[in-house]
Amino acid sequence: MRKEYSNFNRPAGEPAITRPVHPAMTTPRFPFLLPLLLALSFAPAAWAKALVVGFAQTGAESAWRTANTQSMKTEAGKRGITLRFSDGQGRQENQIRAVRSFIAQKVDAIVIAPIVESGWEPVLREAKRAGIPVIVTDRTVQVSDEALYACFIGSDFYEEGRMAAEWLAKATEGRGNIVELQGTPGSAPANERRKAFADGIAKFPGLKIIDAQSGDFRRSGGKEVMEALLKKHGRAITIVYAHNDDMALGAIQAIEEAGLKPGKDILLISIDGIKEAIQAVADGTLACTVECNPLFGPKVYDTIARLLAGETVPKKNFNRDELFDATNAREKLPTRQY
Ligand code: GYE
Repeated sequence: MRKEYSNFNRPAGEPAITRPVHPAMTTPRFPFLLPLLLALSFAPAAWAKALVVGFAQTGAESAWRTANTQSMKTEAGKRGITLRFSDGQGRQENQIRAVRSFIAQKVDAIVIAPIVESGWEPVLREAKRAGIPVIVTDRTVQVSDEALYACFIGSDFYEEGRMAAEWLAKATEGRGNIVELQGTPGSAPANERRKAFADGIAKFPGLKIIDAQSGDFRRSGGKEVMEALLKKHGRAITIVYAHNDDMALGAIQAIEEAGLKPGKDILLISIDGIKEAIQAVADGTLACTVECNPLFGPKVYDTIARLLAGETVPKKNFNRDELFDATNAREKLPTRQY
């Protein structure tokens, strides 16, 4: 039987009521409210503020770079990340300005593909002071304190140069006059690919670098430099080592225009592994290209997520790269994305 009093006005002698008196008190007024609140607390993506990442890219000097930019943009889109993209147009001061503006905008993380290795300390200190993690991608930086940035993600440029030298020594039996088309002066890939190649051919006295010039990682640069080198050295050149595919493709054009046959009169090797270069390997104009994978958008955003969750990540994270020559170029072509 229902009791008509509560514990506050219970007549003396009546036992305390342990259950609510009125049925209305046991029936939720808004039955949908609890599940809704629960659902909201487990639906982070829809309600949380979108992650904002600032990316200071070097520029658009090569096909490799275009693929790299595309990977960063597409992956940000897939993950609902707001990407503030800055094209440095080949100038470090533009990149530094972009990083400063990302700091002022209080972005959640900053990604830098540094054009050159030196000169980054002041702006990295500013980011650190603002508590914004910096991920260095693609090219390394030289700093006195490695704690100035969170981590590095990219390829091992020394290893690429070493692989190129090893392949060349084998293919030429250690003989030939080389001209080297170098990348942007002061950049990590130009520095490392030059050093590793020089170290790699040092034990082959028949392989000589007779000249070297920068083509700035550009196709037009490779073509112009090769034209000048052909004028200067003529048929003495038997090998071209280019720090990237775009310069090698430019050099191939210059060699053809000079009435020579790339792949026969002059052997060319380069680095990057873009689709066009693998096609040139299949066609026989380029002898070999060492891969440098530019598609690291997913790895970069995974790393940012881990950093922001307070996890520790490896300080240096290198991609694994392959080598393409006449033995495997053709089979690679149909699936090559860039
Ligand atoms: O090899 C070249 C690009 O930093 C690895 O930059 C990158 C290099 C790449 O312009 O094509």
